Amino acid sequence: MDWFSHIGSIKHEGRSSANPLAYKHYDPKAIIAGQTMEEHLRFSVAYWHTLTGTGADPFGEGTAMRPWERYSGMDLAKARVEALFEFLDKLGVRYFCFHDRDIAPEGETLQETNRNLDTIVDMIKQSMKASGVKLLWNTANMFHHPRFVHGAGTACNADVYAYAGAQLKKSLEIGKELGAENYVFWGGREGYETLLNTNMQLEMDNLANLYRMAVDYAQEIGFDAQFLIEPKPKEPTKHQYDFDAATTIAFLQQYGLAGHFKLNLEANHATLAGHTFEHEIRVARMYGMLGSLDANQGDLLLGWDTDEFPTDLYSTTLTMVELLKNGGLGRGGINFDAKVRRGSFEPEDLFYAHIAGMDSFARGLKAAAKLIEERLLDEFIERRYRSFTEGIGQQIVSGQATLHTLEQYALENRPIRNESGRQEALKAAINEIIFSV
Ligand code: XUL
Ligand code: CO
Repeated sequence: MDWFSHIGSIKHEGRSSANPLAYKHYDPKAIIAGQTMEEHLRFSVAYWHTLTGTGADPFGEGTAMRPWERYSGMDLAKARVEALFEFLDKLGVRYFCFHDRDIAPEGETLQETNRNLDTIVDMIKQSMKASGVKLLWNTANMFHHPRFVHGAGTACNADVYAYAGAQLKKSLEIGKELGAENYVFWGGREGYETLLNTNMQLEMDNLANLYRMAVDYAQEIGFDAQFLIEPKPKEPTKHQYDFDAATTIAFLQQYGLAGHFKLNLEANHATLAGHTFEHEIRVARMYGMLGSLDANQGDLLLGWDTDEFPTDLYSTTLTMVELLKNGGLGRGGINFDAKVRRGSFEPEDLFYAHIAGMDSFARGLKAAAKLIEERLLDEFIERRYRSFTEGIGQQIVSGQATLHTLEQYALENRPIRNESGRQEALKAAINEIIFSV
């Protein structure tokens, strides 16, 4: 079956191309900073937005024209697998991600749900083998069904917690079966609406225990994926426990889990937390906790998660600076956790959207490599902190300074002179680089 018969393979045609169904910047085999673009940018398609999403919002039903939606039940699930692999092939993308409930419908019982999953996982496995496509990560959707109204790993009801454990166990088995490179935990309902009815300490202890059980079970079955936690500050709950990178790292350290997890950071989650994407990546990097990225962008005029495709070159450039400085993402990738707008309802919009995101990251990569090569920021930052390389500054850095020596120095050192931070000049220079690549 050909689900996108009117669209061919998307090729790199370069900056001068006027073809909207071609890459202007993403050239998989082009070498940037010693590696191919394909190696730097391990792009992934998100099953939930691209195959399962319908364009429904709280005010109206779905608008998306998706030819596979004429089926239902397991036939629909199978058609989506076919559509996914055709889509990946035409885009030239090598990875995808899914929640368990994206790929197969829930049955009347957990047993039936798991049988549905087995059928689709078999089909996905065959398609992965035939195409060479890999699973960047899978996850368990423990937030959609009404049983998770009060949470899953932080539920106030032990029966719900046990159900979540069973679902997680199956999900880890699926990850192992499909050779997932990572496994993601996003705590969709792991938070609270009000402290008035919440035992926060018990909920967080329970959540940590569930993570511990997952680590143990993965070891038991020989599933060696990198575990990732995806922070988000709010939505759907008013307060999500994995608020941002710093909060999540503190949680993992508090419960002795930091060695088993890294972070999957998402641009729109960063801005909801009042941070830039590059801030979140920097924090994770500082703690050796950067795992993978969910690429999208929010709308700063709106207070919720809009999951737009990333097109802001400033953000993709600064993101790629962080990635290059980190020496890449290892087994992580750049997953388009992004959806076409409700008004962009035609199947070809899925191609335009991914092309826009991939080209924005490819251009960001080129700009970032140039920025680093020209040492524009590095040189400025080195100069800015040069007082810490000698004298009293060096004593501070090496830990030799005491309040006595600082006082002695300050009493004799007058006047103090500061220098400009030159923010505007740096931004103008970055603009020039982005325009030039
Ligand atoms: C929700 C979100 C999720 C996770 C996976 O905001 O980002 O789709 O990426 O559960
Ligand atoms: Co996400």
